[in-house]
Amino acid sequence: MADSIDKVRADLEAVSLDTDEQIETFRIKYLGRKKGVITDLFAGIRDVEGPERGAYGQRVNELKRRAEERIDEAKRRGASAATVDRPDVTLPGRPFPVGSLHPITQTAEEIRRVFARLGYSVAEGPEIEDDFHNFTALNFPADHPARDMQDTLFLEPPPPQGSGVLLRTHTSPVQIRVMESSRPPYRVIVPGRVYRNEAISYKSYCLFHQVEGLCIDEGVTMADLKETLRVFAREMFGSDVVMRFRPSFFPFTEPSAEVDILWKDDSGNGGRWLEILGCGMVDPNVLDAVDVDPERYTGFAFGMGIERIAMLRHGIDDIRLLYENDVRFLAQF
Ligand code: 2U9
Repeated sequence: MADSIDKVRADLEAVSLDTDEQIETFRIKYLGRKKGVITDLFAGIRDVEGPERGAYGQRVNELKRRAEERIDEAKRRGASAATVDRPDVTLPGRPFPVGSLHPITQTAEEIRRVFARLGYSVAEGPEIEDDFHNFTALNFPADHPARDMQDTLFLEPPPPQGSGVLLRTHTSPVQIRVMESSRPPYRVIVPGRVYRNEAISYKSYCLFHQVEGLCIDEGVTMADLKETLRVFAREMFGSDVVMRFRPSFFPFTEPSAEVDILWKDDSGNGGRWLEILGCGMVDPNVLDAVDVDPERYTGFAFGMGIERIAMLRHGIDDIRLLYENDVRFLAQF
């Protein structure tokens, strides 16, 4: 008997208890209610005779305590290892940077939202254009300076030397394409990139973005133009905006105007007039070019540089910042 207790003791000390499974197997093997090794040793008490019985019982009890101790130890070890591995869900999360829309995109979106509420849909078109859609249909005379290599980026030399395929200088050719391919009335805005052969500086870049608009229907007047742009300026710059229409000239509109808003700064001098867009009543020659009857239909058009509006609103003093993609600049918007 004593021998078998020693043997069991040696065996149970040798078992490794590294996993939950090993611990459970160990428990069943030694302490299981049916056929547990130690349980059986307890059952054997009744076969031990006389004075040896007490000593036997004590030794089996000790064996049981040792088996239980090993289980407890192994469980504690497992629990502390698990604590090390398990993430501490009470720690604050690690922030990761979230991007934002480019200020040009944000401004274009806002302009688009204002005109969407006034019933305008959005049209888009090619950035590579031909002379007809970029110039001729828009009533540019043959000798207009914009048709010059100095001002326009040509992919093919201008006529008569070449076909005059060019990078569009404004988004107006898209309105020409809209009028060529559908019947009036039209109420569209056209956002997009445009290109100009300009010296790069703080105020001009070789490419920029415009939003242009076109509204053509029966009986559209200059009063509609003024009210539309008044609503636009109030939405963009606040309901207390002070604006003025100043006569101007464009080949494609007659009469034409530029819109300024009064920009108040902290200097207390009453503010400065800053130009935000150009506009006018669409020239009948333009309607003729796309077979829309100017006797029946009239309308207005307007155009604005998105960079200019974004720079005004955010106090950006150099257009090139909008094209350098410096995250320190962009993260501010
Ligand atoms: C069609 C007929 C007329 C679009 C117009 C302007 C006035 C204008 C400038 C603003 C600053 C260009 O980005 S800018 O340099 N644009 O002043 N644009 S009216 O007139 C059109 C367009 C299409 C068929």
